[in-house]
Order: sequence, then C-alpha cells, then structure tokens
Amino acid sequence: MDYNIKDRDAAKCPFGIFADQAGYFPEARKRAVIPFKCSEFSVVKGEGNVVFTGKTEYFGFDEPSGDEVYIADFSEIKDEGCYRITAGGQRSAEFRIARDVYKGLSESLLKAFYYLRCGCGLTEEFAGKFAHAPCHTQKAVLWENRDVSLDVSGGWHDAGDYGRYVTAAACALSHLLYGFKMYPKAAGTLSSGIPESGNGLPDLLNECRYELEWLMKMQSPEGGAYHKVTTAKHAPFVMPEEDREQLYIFPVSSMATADMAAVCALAAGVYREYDGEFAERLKCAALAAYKWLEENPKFIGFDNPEGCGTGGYGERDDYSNCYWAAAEMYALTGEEKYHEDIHKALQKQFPLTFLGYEQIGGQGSLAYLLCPHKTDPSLRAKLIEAFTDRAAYLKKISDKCGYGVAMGLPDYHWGSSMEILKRCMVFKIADFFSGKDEYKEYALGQIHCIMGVNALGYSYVTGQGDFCCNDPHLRPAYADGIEECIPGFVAGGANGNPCDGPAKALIPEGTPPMKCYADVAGSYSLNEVAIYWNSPGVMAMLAVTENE
Ligand code: 9MR
Ligand code: ZN
Repeated sequence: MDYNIKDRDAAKCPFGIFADQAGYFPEARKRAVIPFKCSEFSVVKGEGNVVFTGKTEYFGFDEPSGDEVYIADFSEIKDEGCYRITAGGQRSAEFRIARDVYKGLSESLLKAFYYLRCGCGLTEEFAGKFAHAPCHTQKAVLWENRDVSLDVSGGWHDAGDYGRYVTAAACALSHLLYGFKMYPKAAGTLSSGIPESGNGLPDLLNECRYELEWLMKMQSPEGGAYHKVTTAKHAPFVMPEEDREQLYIFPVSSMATADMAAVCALAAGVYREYDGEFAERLKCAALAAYKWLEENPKFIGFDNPEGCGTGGYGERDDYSNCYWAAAEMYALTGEEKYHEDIHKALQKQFPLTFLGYEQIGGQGSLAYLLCPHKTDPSLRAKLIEAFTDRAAYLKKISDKCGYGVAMGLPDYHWGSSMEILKRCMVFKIADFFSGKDEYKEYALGQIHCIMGVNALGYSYVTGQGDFCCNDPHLRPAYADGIEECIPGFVAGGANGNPCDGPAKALIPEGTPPMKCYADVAGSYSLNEVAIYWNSPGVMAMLAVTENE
C-alpha cells in the first residue's frame, strides 16, 4: 500500500551493551546483556566513577537473537543513582536504580490513550505541541444501509490508523480495568495529565470512560455490537482532522457483542462506587448485548466486505469471547444462569490464560477468580493452575533465552511487544493468585526487554530512554512534521515474518527474529502502535510497581 511515506533512516544503536534504559528497582535482580566476548565488566556511576567490577557469565548462543551472549550481573548495586555498564570499550545507555524508575514510563503509557482520543480536539494545555483540531465528529452511515446515519463519535483511534474497532477496544479496556482492580494502589495514584485529572476519579478510569462512552454508541437497537467504524480505506498519512472521508459502521458480529457484554459488565462493577448512573448505563448495555447473544446463538464472524480495506479483526469462533461474557455477567450479577453459561462455555476448547483480542479467555478466568459471588472450588483451582502452569512454562522459555525473554522463535510475530508484555502479566497473575512471589524477576525481565534488553538495544516505547523508537507507523506522529515522536507508544516490535514493503526491503532474509525490526514509519508490521499493545504495558507497569 502506498501511503506516501518517506521513511527516515533508522538510527543505529549507539550502545553495545544492553540494559533497561528506565532502570532497576534497588532490591531487584539486575542484569545487562553483552553480545560479544568479554570476561569483565564495570558499573560506572554518574560521570565515570567505577563503583563495581565483576566477571561476566557466559550464557552461550541465543537462538532468537543469533548472538553469543554474556551476562553482566550487578544485582549487588543497590544505591540509588544513575549508572552505565561498560565492557570491552563499549557501554550501555544510562539508567537509574531507584524505586520510582517506572513512574514516568507508566504515566506515559497511559497518556498515549489521550493522544489517541477521537471526536475531540487535543488542546495545547494537555497535548502541548501535539495538539490538534477535533477529528471524525461527523455521523457515520451503516455500510449495509446508507440511509441510516448514527453518531458514533468518540473513543480512541485504534492504532496507527484512524479506525475504531469494538473487539480491540474491549481488549484494551479489559487490561486497563483489570490493572485497576488487581493493583489499586498503583492504579489509583497514576496520573496522566488529562482534561479530567483532579475530578475525583483516578485518571485510568477517566481515560477508560472516554472509550466506554463511545463503545456504548456502537450498540445496535437490538443489542448487538457493530464490529467497527472506519472509512472505506485507511487514510493517507494526514492529521486526523484532515481525514474527512465518509465513515461507515460495519455489521454486528458475535465476537464484538460478547466482548461488549463482557467489558461493559466489568466496567459497571468498577464504576459502581464512583458513578452510579454511569455504572447503570454500562450494566444495561451489558444486559442487552448478552440478551442478543442468547437470541442469536449462531456464530456471526467478520470479514471485510468488498470495497473495505481497513482492519478486519476476524476470528474463527467466539468461544473465548462468550466465556468472558458469561464470567463477567456472573461476576456483576451473581445470577446462577450465568454460572451455568460459564460451565457451558468451558465445554469448548480454547486457552484459559490468553489475554489478547483474539483469544480473550484469560479475561474470563480473571473475572471468575475475582468474582465476589459463590464460585466452584474445583473450577477456581483449575483456573489458578492454568495460570501457574503457563507461568512455569514461560519461565522455562525465559531461562533458555540469553536476553531473558519468555518468547520462542514463532512468538516474534506482528505485535511481538504485546506478546512480551502479556507474558509479564501472566507471571504477575500467577503470583497474584498463588500468593507467592515466584515469578517477580521473570515479570521484570519482560519489561527490561521492552526497555532495551533486546538484541537491537531499542526501547520499544516512544520518548522513553536514550535510544527509543521514534518513527512509528502512527499517522499523526508522521503528519505533524515534528521530529520528536508523540511519547508513550509501544511499537509493534520485532517480527520474524514482516509482510510490508519497507520491512521486506530493510530486513535481510534469514535475520534472527529478535533482530527483525526497523524504526521506520512505513512498516506497519514492524512499527505500528495499537491500543491493545499499550494496555498490557499499563497493566504490567501497575503489576510490577504495586508494592514498590
Ligand atoms: O494486531 C493485529 C495483528 O495481530 C494482525 O496480524 C494484523 C493483520 O491482520 O492486524 C493487526 O491489527 C491491526 C488492525 O487490523 C487495524 N489497526 C491496526 C492494527 C495493528 O497493526
Ligand atoms: Zn478521530
């Protein structure tokens, strides 16, 4: 696809040693990766005081990166401050050791949702130089009946494109809302500097409300959820307010409807204590969507109709979505019929711990495990075991990777950063329910990878760290003409099977998957952003900072 993008040359990493560019907690395990032969390393404080010298540990050949890896373990350093690792004439980026190393990162990851708000202008007061005029405020027409026009304005742009998709939205909201439910201390104090800040509601809930208001507009009169609202084709790389093409609302799908029931029920429970009226509206939307599912038991998937080229978000079945919906409805209402529906849904085969938009059963399991009503002890035990087994499996994979990443070779696909962050969440969820601190370091290991402990040394979050991606496939970030990228966006990341022109031109055949990345705006399969790639970032941050 030609988007008329002139890609800038991606910068080369100025660092030969890879550390977390945000930093490390004082008491945590601290490791940097050295991808060349060396036996000794130093830790340098500030402007060059060597505070520690240690022997490296030879890890061996690391398959995902193709590197011979040496590990520099400097866990002994616990004093707060700014440091670098040096060895063999190379150095790492500067990083901090402190209890609040992830504060800025957490806020920035949440603030990214504000930058994606649609249907309103971003003002200079909150968006600074990234302010822009209101976008996509016009009514949209039904794709299948152009005489019907509806107001479905609001919500977040999905990603680098300006589409708004219900299943993607529900997934992102679920990560944020579970982050809030499970880690209330961290979530309650996270402030992102948005127009609603200071109104008595935590900013995470303010931000989610912006999306939920839109989501409820996507409900059909019969209770089904329209799958998406987009233009017929992706816009060129223009600012959102310059994308004035006709907006279309696409038909109802089962996945979108089940996800709408689920996430509205989840949100109704969360907002109940802050805003009874809003919670009631959410509950009504959830009930109507669930009723639609009962009345329309046959699966209705989604394929782009001819003439439409925006994101599809098709799924092969809606098993995990229906499980999630039943579990949230039960958690909200305590009605036995939903409990029975959970058991019915579990007769189908799907992963119980996956937290993505396509396999969303993990959210169903969280709903059940956190449910305030009577639960079945054997099902509870089974779900907890599913998370702890998954964490144990991911631990083994991390141990086999020189960079400590819980990713096997095939896991480096489109949006691998999301996979890494979801793995961090699985480690933390397993610990949450087992009551142990078994996987703490493994969870942090995944964050370290996103923040620079990876074969290219990138921080995969825009504006965070001295060497971070800066040219993501994000329309406003390109069209605004500002060199510095809008901060806080998680880039898709390394992808062993990139499928767009720029990526194919830039990544030589046979490149190890962890190195299949380029920071160029033209590549959507390497460098796009998406709401459900930022949301596991926020949830992971809440999880790892809750007790710091
Ligand atoms: O995140 C999606 C990824 O898992 C798929 O492989 C890819 C191709 O279908 O689509 C991605 O989703 C995109 C969506 O279709 C449209 N908005 C941008 C999304 C992120 O790239
Ligand atoms: Zn918009």
